[in-house]
Parts: sequence; structure tokens; C-alpha cells
Amino acid sequence: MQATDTIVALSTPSGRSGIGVIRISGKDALVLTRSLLRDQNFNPQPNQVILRTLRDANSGEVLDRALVTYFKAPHSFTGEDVIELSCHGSPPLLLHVIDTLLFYGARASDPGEFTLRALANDQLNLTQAEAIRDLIDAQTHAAVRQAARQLGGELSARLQPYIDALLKIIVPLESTIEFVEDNLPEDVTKNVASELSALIQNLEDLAKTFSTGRLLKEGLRVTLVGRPNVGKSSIFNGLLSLNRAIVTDIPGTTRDSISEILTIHGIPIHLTDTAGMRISIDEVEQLGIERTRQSIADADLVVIILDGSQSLISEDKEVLAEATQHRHLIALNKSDLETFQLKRAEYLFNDHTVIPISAKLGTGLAPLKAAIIEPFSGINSHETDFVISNARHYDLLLRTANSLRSTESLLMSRATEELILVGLYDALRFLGEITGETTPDDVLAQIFSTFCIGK
Ligand SMILES: Nc1nc2c(ncn2[C@@H]2O[C@H](COP(=O)(O)OP(=O)(O)O)[C@@H](O)[C@H]2O)c(=O)[nH]1
Ligand SMILES: [Mg+2]
Repeated sequence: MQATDTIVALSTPSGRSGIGVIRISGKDALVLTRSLLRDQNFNPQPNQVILRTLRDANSGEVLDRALVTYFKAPHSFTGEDVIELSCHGSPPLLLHVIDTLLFYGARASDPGEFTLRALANDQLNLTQAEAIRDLIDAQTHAAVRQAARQLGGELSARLQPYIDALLKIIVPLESTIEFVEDNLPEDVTKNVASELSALIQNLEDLAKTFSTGRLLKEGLRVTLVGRPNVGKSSIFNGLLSLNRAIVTDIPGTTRDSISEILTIHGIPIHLTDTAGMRISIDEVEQLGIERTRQSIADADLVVIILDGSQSLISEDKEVLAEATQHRHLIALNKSDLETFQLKRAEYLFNDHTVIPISAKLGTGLAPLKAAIIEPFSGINSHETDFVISNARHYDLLLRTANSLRSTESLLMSRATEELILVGLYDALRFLGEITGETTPDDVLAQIFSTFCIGK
């Protein structure tokens, strides 16, 4: 996995900006930079920022005045020689500088290749590399905090005692194989069994935090449904505090689902406004209603909206029949109207609190927000303990626990040590896959393909 070539990439987003940072990593980083500066005597002190002139390869004309920083191997992010060029953030200029470096022999980096090199050179482990990606992709402060903790090595530190505990079971078993002809003595079996069950418990407890971690990372999909004109689009706009969806008193105005992201207490909410559900002969509207059904099916939570100023009509009942099959909340809109009646019998759904709202006045939106995240309360960026936020880690923790469970039953049925050890070694390998020690190359390639270029 040791890289021999020198890679280059733009590390800041493409587009106009104050500065744009180009990163070069590899053994020729300094040689390439000397060419770019047309200065063969360029010998910078590591970790110091120097202002230099960058020049075109053919004409020698000035491209930019840029800040150049040299990080000498192994004291760099990748563990290789690294040069960072802070240029002015003009897209054509940055392209020109990169093209010039390619001309001198650099190679355009693949996604995540800088981080992959850092991993190969033991500058960080796999969970930390993944944390860098998660940090960059984080959509909320809570997700940033979790990624930062993982970047600090918290996950690997949490796994280490489990790896130690496994080794503590494996090592004596290995030595028993060589000396004992018969089955394991009763007391050894008992000891191993109790150590195993404690370990399984710990692993499962850690795995369970994934439900919270996934929520912090991916958020909650919430879909607003109701018949036309109950005020879905008005509530959608109200929750987002902006006029995103078109609101009219013409039923059937919203013909396609639209989605936006808002955050409630650090949890990203993917909010979808849908076409009103009703029987329609209009083909476009029918397609919209089909999308509404899809959006209901995909949602973690459906908010059913009814017009509280009117009696329930058959279209409402159809919406209720369909949407109450999913996790749902009921909101009663238009509480500002005189005919609004929260206590009307038909709205008293037995096991449900109904939230009164006036999208027009903006009242009731805060209680609605609170109700949306209520099942997830306690997940607060300040209270939350470290959680598993990556499906790959979750899967491997479960596989570890499962293979220990099978080992446990083998132990109970007094299987041979060799058989018992197979499951224990599997568990050890799964834990090692989390931190990258035993991760197969194709899995690594898959992980790094999800990174952005320049990281
Ligand atoms: N009085 C009153 N009118 C509302 C309220 N919410 C929405 N409306 C009106 O109801 C009509 C339909 O609203 P809209 O949001 O487009 O409903 P949708 O079809 O469910 O998306 C519009 O004329 C809105 O101004 C409310 O809370 N009170
Ligand atoms: Mg609408």
C-alpha cells in the first residue's frame, strides 16, 4: 500500500473564494514546488509560511503570489512531504496552478487519497479517517461533536478494553490446547463463560447507541400529509421560517413533493411537503399523489394535518386510514378561525394528542417541533455520550457479539477448544476491521471512495 508518486488536489471547494488551498503530498512535493516557483534553491523551513511567486511552466509569467507551507515527512498529515499552497480563490487560476504541477509530474489525487496515505503511514487509524469524512459531511453541531470525538480516537480507545478482554480469554485457551487432552476443566469453562457474557453485553450496549448516532448523522424524515387546502404548505413554510412552498386557496396547488432540511435541537429533519391526497382525474395531480404515497412509505414520522375549522370529510378519513399505518402525529390547523373546535368529538382520536396550530398566526409550531423530536429527546448535543454513528461500525459490533454468542453455546455444549477459538478469533478480526488493522483492501477502497477530493 506504500505510495510512490506525488499527488496534488484542490482542498477547498471549487468556486470563487478568498483563498483556495492546493495540497501536494509525496516525495517530490518540494521538487515540484521548486519548479512551480522557478527557484531551484527553494529550501523552506518546515512548518513556516512563506510568500512566493508561482509561475507558468512555459512562459514563466506570474500566476499568483501565494503562501507556501512545507510539512516535512513524517510530521505532516499524510506522513509524507507535504506542501500547501494558499492561492487566491479564483477557479481558473487554481486550475492553472494544478495543471502546472501535473505538467511537472504530479498526479491528480483520488477521493480521500491524502487520508488514505495518512492511514497507510500510521498517522491515524481507520475510525479516525472515517471521522474526518464525517466531520466534513456533518450537517449539525451535534454531528460535528460526535465526529470530533471519534477523530480524537475515542472509538478505538473504547474498543481496546474489549480487544484486551478477548485476548485474555484466547491466550490461556491456546495454551490449554497444547497440554490438555480432555475437555476444558469445569472451572475454566465457567470463567470463560462469564467473561464472554460480560463482553457480549458491553458490545451490544455500544452497538445500541447507533439508533441515536444514525439520527444525529442522517436525521429524521418527516412528511406532512393531508387533503388539499388544510394548510400543509403553510405549515411547511412556518416550520422552515421561509416561503418555500406555494400557498393558495386553490386545492391541488402543491403537485409535487418538496423537501428542505431544518434542525430541531441538533437533529437534522428532512421535511417534506406533499401534494394533497384526494381522488383526482388530473394526471399531474395523480402523479403527485403517487409521490405522496412514496414519501409516506419512506418517512420516519408522518404528520397528518386536518383543518380544525371544518368537519372531517371523507378525504380526511382516507388520509387517516393510510397514514395512521405509519408512525404519526396529528395536527389540527386553522385554530385562528372561529369555527375551530379542538374538542370536537370526531377529532378525539383515542390514543392520540392532537396539536392545535395556526399556520397563519404561527402559533402551535413550537409544540409541533417538540412533538416531532419527542421520541428522541435526551439526544441533546450536550448530554449525549459517545455514540456509534457509522453503519459499518454498527454491523461489525453486531457480528462480533454474534460470533461470541455462538462461541458461548459451543462452550456450553463442551465443544473442543479449537472450535471455541475459531469464534473468538472471528470476533477479534471483526473488532480489528473497525479500526482498520484487519480491514480487507476492497472494503478500504469502498470507504475512501466516499471521501471528497483533496482530503
Ligand atoms: N385562517 C387560516 N388559514 C390558513 C391557515 N393555514 C393555511 N391557511 C389557508 O388555507 C389555504 C390553503 O393553504 P395551503 O398551505 O396551500 O394548504 P395545502 O393545500 O394543504 O398545502 C390558503 O388559502 C392558506 O392561506 C391557518 O392557520 N389559518
Ligand atoms: Mg400545498
